[in-house]
Amino acid sequence: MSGFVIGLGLLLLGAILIAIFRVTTLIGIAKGDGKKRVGSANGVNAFLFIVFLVGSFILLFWYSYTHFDSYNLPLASEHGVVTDRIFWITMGVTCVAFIITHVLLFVFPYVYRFKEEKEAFYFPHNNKLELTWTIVPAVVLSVLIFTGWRAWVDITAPAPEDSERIEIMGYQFAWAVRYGGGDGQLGKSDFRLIDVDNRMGIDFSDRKSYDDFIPLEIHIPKGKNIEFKIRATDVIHSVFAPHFRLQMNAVPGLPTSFWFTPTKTTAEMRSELENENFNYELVCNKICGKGHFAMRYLIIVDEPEAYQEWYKSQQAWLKLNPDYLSKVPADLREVAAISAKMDGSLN
Ligand SMILES: [Cu+2]
Repeated sequence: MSGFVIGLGLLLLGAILIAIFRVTTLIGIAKGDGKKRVGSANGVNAFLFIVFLVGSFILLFWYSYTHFDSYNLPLASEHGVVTDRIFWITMGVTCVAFIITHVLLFVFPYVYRFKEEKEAFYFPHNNKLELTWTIVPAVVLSVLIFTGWRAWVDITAPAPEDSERIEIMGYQFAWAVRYGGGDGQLGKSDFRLIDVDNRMGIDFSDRKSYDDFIPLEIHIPKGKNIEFKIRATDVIHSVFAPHFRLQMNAVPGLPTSFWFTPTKTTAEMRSELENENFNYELVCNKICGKGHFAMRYLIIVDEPEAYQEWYKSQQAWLKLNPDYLSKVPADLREVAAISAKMDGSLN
């Protein structure tokens, strides 16, 4: 509704401006302006430059201010402190450059618009000016890029040995998430083994895969290093968890990863935001097809003890899908049943 009213307002404003323009043109003709070298349209255009400048600045700053909370989400990871700082420094610097260049861009056509009595000043070249506007941006950009590159190298360094390794796989249109189970190690997988049930293509010839489990929401422990091992089966998806300042593409045929350390549990964030319904989420950040919007998964950050409890309560995927025991090599079926805690379900 408010969008409609704003649209209608803009339409009316446009109509009024056109009317003013036509009236001034007619007055000009009546006064005999037709003999002038440049008509009154020149002045109107110059004035509209200023209207556009002021109007768009007002809209820009109004929007940035009123929607601040939706693009500056509360932070819950260690490296996020660094990336947020770099983001806001870059934002500050580019904002200053943006304002200066745009004020000059729109004020110049107004101030130096054609006037009968005024003659243009010939200004072909100025070394000092050329050097200043080349060197200053070059130095500022180099500092910004170098700081960003250093942070990126830190963030994308190999995950520490003791990290919790969780596999995330994107497909049209959902996520599948796998944990290593009792041995804490993810079994092998192969895209050729993917079928309707075995979404992640778990390879049951690998002993490490028997106790792997695939939960319906992601749990991670606070204060521990978490490594997401990321892949995709069909098109490019993107693992995006904004509260952790985490984003990494999920690319078919090219495994990627991202590691981070969560700093606040879901419960802590709920009380901080005074919102009982708050949840961290993982969403797809690539427009990957018709069902893109459905690619949402909850991330629950637990205290380490609660995480261990949840972890132990999970059931192996093989236990929940006992038909797949037939895919396990015959001599390993007993090991598989024990590892997946399938007591008594052999044969
Ligand atoms: Cu997607």
